[in-house]
Amino acid sequence: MPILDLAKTRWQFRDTTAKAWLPATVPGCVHTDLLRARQIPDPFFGTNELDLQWIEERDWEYRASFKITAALLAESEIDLVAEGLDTVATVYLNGKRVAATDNMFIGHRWAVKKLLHAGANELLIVFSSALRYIRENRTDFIVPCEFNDPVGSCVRIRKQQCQFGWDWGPRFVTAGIWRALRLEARSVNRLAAVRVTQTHTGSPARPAVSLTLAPELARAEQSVTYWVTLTLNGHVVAESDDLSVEIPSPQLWWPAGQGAQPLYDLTVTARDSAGRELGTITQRLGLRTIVLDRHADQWGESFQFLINGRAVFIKGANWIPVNSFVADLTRADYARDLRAAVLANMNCMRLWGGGIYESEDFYDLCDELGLLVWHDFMFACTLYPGDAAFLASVRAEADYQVKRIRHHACLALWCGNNELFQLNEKVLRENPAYRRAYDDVFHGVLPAALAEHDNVTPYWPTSQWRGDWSHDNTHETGEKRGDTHYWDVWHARQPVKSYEKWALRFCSEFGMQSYASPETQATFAAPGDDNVFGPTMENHQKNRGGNQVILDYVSRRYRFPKSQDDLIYLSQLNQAYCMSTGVEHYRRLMPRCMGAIYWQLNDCWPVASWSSIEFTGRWKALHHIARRFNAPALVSAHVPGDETPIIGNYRRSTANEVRLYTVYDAPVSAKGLLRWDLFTLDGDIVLTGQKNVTLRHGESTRQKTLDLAKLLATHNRDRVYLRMALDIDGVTVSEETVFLAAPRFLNLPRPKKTAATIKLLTPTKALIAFTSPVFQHRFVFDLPGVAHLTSDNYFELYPREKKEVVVEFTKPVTKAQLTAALRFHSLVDTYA
Ligand code: BMA
Repeated sequence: MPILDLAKTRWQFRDTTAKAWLPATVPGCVHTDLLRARQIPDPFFGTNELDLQWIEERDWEYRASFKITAALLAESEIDLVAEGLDTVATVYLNGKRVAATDNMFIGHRWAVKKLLHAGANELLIVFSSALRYIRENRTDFIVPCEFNDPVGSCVRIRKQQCQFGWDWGPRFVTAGIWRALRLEARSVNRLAAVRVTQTHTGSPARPAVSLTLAPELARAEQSVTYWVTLTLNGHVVAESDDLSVEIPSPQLWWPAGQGAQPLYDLTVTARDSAGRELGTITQRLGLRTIVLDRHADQWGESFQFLINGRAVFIKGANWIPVNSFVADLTRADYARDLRAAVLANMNCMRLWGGGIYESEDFYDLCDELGLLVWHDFMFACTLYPGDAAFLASVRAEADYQVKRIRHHACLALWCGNNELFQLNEKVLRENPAYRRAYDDVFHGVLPAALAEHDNVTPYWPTSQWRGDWSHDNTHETGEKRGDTHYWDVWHARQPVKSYEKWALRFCSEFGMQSYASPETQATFAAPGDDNVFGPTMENHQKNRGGNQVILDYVSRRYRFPKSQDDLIYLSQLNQAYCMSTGVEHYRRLMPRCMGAIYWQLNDCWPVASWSSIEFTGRWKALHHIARRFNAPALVSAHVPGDETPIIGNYRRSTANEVRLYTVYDAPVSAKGLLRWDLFTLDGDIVLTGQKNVTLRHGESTRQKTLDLAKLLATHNRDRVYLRMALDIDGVTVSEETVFLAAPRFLNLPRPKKTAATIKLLTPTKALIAFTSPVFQHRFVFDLPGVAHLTSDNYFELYPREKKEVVVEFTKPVTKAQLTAALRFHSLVDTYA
């Protein structure tokens, strides 16, 4: 089938009020084209965002002239295939109107042979202003409550909602050809899709899997034959002209941490009765079953994922678009953050509903890396219209996206929307019109599309939800069933310890903000213009009062820092402390709680936010520490009680006991050694102990309770810290420090000198060892200007104990270079 990739032709664009045409890139969008043409400054720099809002009000046109060969023109059918037009577009071919669109999430195929001619042809696509569309369409639909769109009513248009602004993202309402565009010519029928149904019998130990294939042709045709080939790592494991395939010794696909991710290549070729090829489709498959297991149990109703029959505790983060401008993202852009997620021992990404249905690269990488995908449909927070045209557009969107994504091994759940019930419960319960529109989409159109195109992947109508309308979204019901978004910490300013108040079944959102590192700030704030409370930083903080809330939480735990860079470090330590308090609590609750997905993994521009990976790719303290609190074998401490000042601000603490847990979710059982030591800050051991433990998959076990009341009375809680560790086969696999008071009350020892030795292992790998004469908390090292990935950071340095990290570099380095660049400090260095 001859194909002409129109992205490769020379494109131009212009504002319809302008004369001059400028060079354009397809796929792309007007903002990145204007930037490349030096018509606008960097949208992410300073407060430029505020000066670029005029773009959303303009109409933009894109044109390309292209030649088609006689061979292509000789074919009986020629389709113009557009996989994504953002958003309100009218398509003209050689001056003739082909079609109009108003949903950026639908791919289109238009028969255009009669409009084409030999030689030069011209394609023109005019994008009308989305804002004008919103003002002129569905004007009868009034949003009961707006949550993120400062102008309003962006829900009237099917478009990446966070383009209109979000509490972590800028407002850049863009337009453009954001996905592939091509001509396809043929003179025979077309193999349009192949639906694959897996049948699993046998057990995970001795699996038996067969595939049933349902090819879909562009039009019905008799006596079409098929040839099916299934390969694994290039080796043919099955071949057949039958549409059901038995797979000999099937290799099951597992999420990260539970096993391997073998991916089979399934190739199906269709031929008509004359033997002419109608098309070949290749899909990568992971053989697995994924069930959302909701059965009645002692706590209420479970909410857990069974992968190949095994209950897996979900450890992950919420995924937002990788960039405000998503059209020209590369596989490398996706791999950077997804690989980082797996390095932090995550096994799941929640693809959040205010962004986009992602690119093939995203799903492919999640398949390869073993990252399950909780996939929201693209609806978030604000209620949506329900008129017939809207429902039809949503149906076409769901049909297109479900058929595109359904075969991916990583796909674990379809979720109707993000927080529509949570944020609009009262309106939905009291206003029948809004309720009907809601039900029509999330209990009507979407489940119907799934029933037709993917009746295997479970569906959950909204997040957070308790399973049906008879349950409200209180924390009490969250302790019994469904998934919960827990925002008492941050949005309700509750103390971090409040995570431990609720034994939730599954927490799919919770978060704490931090500032981005000085290195990332330097990408958008000129020197002297980076004060965290100054105009530029306020523009790069989209949660109202967010920069002050960060300071509030930092001040609850740490001493006042001596510089802004130290404040940034403390904000990241605080964020990590909050997320480890939450995630460890949820993991200790296993199997009552079977998932913890924190808000958010990544950023779409440089900003202060809840992310653990900065827009520049730098890992915040949280991401390094997530690697530890998501570890398959975890030692975790629960310290009941808290410190609450009484009248006169006199301190009173009820935290006198430490409960040591081991939490284990690796598939193979193990023997371990649990160790604990209570040190004074001068380094004296006042209590020590150890215990042999057995670690089994899916078990959280309270192994030891340390009653420290007497020791704290003797040694003073501000002058001690507990070190706990878990060893397996003599290797420490989990270790952490437990304080019995907030670090701001501890007079941490100041190291006279921290020894650091550097050994080059290869030109791109080094072993760096740190040794400190005294205890250092959250020791961080950096090699500014030398791109690197380290095996650990923001760790504890215990007195006179060497800590080694392996550091890998993207380019060859020298020892001298590393010695010159190496910087490090710990908590005590942040205040005078
Ligand atoms: C939840 C998410 C996002 C939001 C986040 C932080 O509401 O669903 O919409 O960005 O909290 O406020």
